[in-house]
Amino acid sequence: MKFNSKGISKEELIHLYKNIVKPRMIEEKMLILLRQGRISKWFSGIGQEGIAVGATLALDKDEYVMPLHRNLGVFTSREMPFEKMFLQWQGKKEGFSKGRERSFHFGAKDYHICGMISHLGPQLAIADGVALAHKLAKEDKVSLAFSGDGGTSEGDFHEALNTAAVWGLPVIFMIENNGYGLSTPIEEQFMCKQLADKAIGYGMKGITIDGNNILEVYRTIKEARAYCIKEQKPILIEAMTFRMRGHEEASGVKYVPKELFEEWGKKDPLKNYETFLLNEKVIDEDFIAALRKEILEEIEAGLQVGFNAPDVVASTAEEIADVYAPHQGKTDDISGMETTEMRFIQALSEGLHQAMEKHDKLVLMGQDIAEYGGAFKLTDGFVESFGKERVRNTPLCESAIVGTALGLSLKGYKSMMEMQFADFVTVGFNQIINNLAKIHYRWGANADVVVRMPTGAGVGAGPFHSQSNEAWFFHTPGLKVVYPSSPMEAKGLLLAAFEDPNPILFFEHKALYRSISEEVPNEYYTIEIGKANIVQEGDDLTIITYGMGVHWAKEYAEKHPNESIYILDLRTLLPLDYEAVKEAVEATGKVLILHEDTLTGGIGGELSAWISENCFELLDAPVLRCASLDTPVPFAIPLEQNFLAKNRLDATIEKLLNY
Ligand SMILES: Cc1ncc(C[n+]2csc(CCOP(=O)(O)OP(=O)(O)O)c2C)c(N)n1
Repeated sequence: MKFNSKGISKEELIHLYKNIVKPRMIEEKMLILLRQGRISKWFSGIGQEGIAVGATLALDKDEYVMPLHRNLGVFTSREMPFEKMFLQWQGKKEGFSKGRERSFHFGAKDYHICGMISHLGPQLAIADGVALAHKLAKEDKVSLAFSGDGGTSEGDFHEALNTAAVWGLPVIFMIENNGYGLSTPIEEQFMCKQLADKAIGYGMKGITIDGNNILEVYRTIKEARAYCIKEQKPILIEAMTFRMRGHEEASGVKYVPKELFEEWGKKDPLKNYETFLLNEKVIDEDFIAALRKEILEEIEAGLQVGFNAPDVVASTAEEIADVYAPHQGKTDDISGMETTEMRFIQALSEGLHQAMEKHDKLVLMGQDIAEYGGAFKLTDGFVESFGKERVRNTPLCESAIVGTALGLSLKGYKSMMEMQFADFVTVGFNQIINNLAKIHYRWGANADVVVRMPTGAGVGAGPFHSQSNEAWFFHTPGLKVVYPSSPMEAKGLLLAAFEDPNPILFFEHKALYRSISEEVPNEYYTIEIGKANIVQEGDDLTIITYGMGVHWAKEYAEKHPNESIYILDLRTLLPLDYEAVKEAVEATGKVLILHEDTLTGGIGGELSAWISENCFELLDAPVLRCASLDTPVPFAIPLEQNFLAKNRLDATIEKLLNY
């Protein structure tokens, strides 16, 4: 292996050496502990350390890295205290994730490391978001995300690279091509000659380097960093390397030909670099011995702290409390405010406009939302007011855009992503469910993101432009799900969503956009998320509903003046306002839960269970649900009308009243 140290100072050479020894020595210790059964799962990066260490040290310390499961060298090179890492791996409270995360699935904002989720590819788009924040702030900084060779087959890889290229984001995408994705060799993973060739298709620069040569990695990343900053472009780097151990320690290496171990063993990144430094007389054997002794002591001391720390004690209250980033919303008194009659869509648009004025670090992203004004024209004129930097047309890359939103949040930005239709959230689902929702609970970062979801049927748009999919998110701890039913509430809740540092799915019924209007305050105001609204009081029967259901319930009540109907509009589905639900049950003793979403697994089922568990004595009849048919949403109007819950509302109410 040839090392070229030209332009690299002696101090840097030694610094690199010290840093490549650390992860190797930690791993050697970990393998012993593993055999002793004192730690559980471990992913080895032995043989690949040159990449993580060389790349991390080539960056500024305040530049974000998105490491994966073989990148111990990223964590050690950022000088995370050993003891805290051991506390982390042993699942102790004092680690980085209060015992909630395993192996390398943690991050820390103080160290500018974004923790991975198991799904690998989603790391890449978060780097896009961080880079976008740098670009917007005109900072000379980059972000760097890792991928394995296997991970390059994921759609997330494509989306992240495409978005970074189109938006000119200074991101370094670093592939560690170690020959295998678990047991799958690269021949069964992709058909291009080199993975760096993929860069051509994205219109970005791609290079292949020797990943086992730490100086080559270090130099390349330094140059790549300068290139990304100067050109405001991403770059793809493929570092060739080899995984010297199994995928994880329990999985073995039977499928790997023995010759490969011999061949790559000779290319060991640590041994080769050490020999080079010895030959160059940069270090000597005494130096190595002293360094090893020092690191070993640090490891032993850290381990002792880890083993001596008590096992984490579960506190349900703390577990629940950490699901969300702390925030106290409020409902403003709007009584004295001047108002204008507005349609639902206009109220939302005004709210969004005022949020953009208030939060100068709020960025809007979505397909066709810039000059075109969005599929529903909600952001019409926004580019003129706020410019294209903050009102961003996106490529058709839903997953990458949600990931980008999370990256922006890591850098203190707020963002709104408009799903063109709520139905399309399926292709951004993983980022929402696994990254946005869980990040605060897992390691204390937050996703200050609002995903706007034009939803609902009744407009003859067929199975893929009409779905109600709020229940998918209602089931996911860490998300907030907001679903206003009136223009005034839509504006106040949207503004509240931008105040809240948590990820919010904001549902807007398309059929309400232009069909209803009311007086809406002109000023900025918020309505507290998590609070239901009593639409009208009544004595005979309670309808608990939200969104379009509120209008169906009101229409029914107007048509039946002799029946005294109590209507509760939930407004927020997650977290639910159980106090208001209980009051609504108490008011009449007969409860109907109404929603446009399909019946099975809908929010009605959960509410019904909660009511029977907590309000049984208050009931005079079984809780009934009225929901749409358990079918996809059909296109033809007669079929769609038959599908919708409204079609069965009168009959269900009659049944309950007559019980
Ligand atoms: C979406 C997803 N599919 C499958 C897996 C299971 N899995 C974990 S790591 C891995 C192999 C990854 O290979 P590669 O990207 O080459 O990285 P390496 O492990 O070689 O460093 C697989 C299949 C996963 N974690 N996520």
